[in-house]
Amino acid sequence: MSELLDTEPTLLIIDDDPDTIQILSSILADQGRILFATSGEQGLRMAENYCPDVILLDQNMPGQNGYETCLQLKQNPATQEASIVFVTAQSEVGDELRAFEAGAQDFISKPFSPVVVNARIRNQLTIKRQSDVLKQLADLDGLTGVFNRRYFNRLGEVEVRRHYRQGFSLAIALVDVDHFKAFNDLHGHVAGDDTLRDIAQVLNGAVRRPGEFVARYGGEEFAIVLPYTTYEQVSRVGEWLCSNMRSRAIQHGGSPVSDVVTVSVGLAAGTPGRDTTLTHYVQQADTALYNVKQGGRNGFEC
Ligand code: GH3
Ligand code: MG
Ligand code: MG
Ligand code: MG
Repeated sequence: MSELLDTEPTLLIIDDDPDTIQILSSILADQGRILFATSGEQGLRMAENYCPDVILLDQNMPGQNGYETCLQLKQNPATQEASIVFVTAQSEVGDELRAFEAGAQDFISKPFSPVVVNARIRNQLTIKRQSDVLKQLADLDGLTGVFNRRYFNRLGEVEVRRHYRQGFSLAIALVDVDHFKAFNDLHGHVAGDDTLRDIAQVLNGAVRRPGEFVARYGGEEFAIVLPYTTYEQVSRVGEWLCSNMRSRAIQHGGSPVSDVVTVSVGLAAGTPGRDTTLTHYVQQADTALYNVKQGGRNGFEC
């Protein structure tokens, strides 16, 4: 979260007139990193590559005009989050309406007042930042700070599709804390909550490869997505997770089988087929988890 708040905003100016680019750049110099493009086509490519927070868009340009550019920016998942502000010599109500219908957030007519442009862009950046923070919060679990189940479902499904297209094996781990009801009964729910935070940190620290992530699946259960992981490799992950938990040595007290808090891990791995969904992996991992519990807990199976 703090990373998001610390990053400098990026502004992209799309205008065929170099003088306008020059003027807008100097008006907005104090608000962030400024990029520019001199055509709609170039602007679209730059927006895809640099993910600007705000785009200042001219309407009249040779080639693709501002409305068409705006529509395309809003249709593309890679660029649709940017705030779009038209800055144009067009000043009829109909022009303004058309810009809003194309998805623009604001509309400034030329000639403009530099201080007003500065203030209106600052407003857009504030709104964009607040919306980025809310979007990020919406993906996190409130108690543990790892991703939540909604995020797991969304990103997990994206990974299944990606691994299908690329023909690679994907793995999913379901991690369930052993005898956690007994832990709560003995130490209380506040200590239980602290321990869930600890466990989330241990798991987060154990998965470090790009694309891997931990999510809280439910109460005392976590799910881990492990890209590019085969059936042969996945048992090492299971062993690694269990041993990380044991070496963290959180005292249990209430467990009939272990002094320290342990976890059971169910794993699923394989290359997805055309009709494979995330649910297939979760069901397979859940069956494996059930077997680990039946077999005495504190272990893994795939
Ligand atoms: P098993 O080894 O079979 O998984 O036993 P268990 O006791 O962990 O499983 P069970 O499903 O019977 O109980 C899960 C417990 O997890 C019950 C509930 O009190 C606790 N739990 C779930 N969510 C939270 C939470 O957010 N905070 C705390 N403190 N406890 C939670
Ligand atoms: Mg122009
Ligand atoms: Mg459970
Ligand atoms: Mg449990």
